[in-house]
Amino acid sequence: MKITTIVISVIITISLLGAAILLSRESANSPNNTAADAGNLSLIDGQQIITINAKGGYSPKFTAAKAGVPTTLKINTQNTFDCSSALTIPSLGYQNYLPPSGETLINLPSQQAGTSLRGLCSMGMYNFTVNFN
Ligand SMILES: [Cu+2]
Repeated sequence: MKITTIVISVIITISLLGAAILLSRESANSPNNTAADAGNLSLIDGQQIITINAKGGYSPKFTAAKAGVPTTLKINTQNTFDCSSALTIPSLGYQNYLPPSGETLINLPSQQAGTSLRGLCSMGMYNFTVNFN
């Protein structure tokens, strides 16, 4: 009798924990999956700053940015030892190894509306896109 009670309560505890972990993962992931995440844009003294995190890929993958504004891409790395640290932006002729941890600033001239900028890891496995409008 006692053992059965213990087993049942352990099973209930484990399934509750599992549900809690699943829920917290989903809420942590969803901001990165939105098509246009405005949370990574800021405008400082007329300079548009787009922040992209590089680690196991790039996030956010899609950014809707403003056209006609001088822009800086700020790429953050934090213990990034995967290939997303080998960044290429073909349209800029940019190719660089990002530091394992730190900020890399890439200045862009103001972009025309309708322009989209794509960044890729060296192997083309991970990518991000910034659309200017
Ligand atoms: Cu890669």
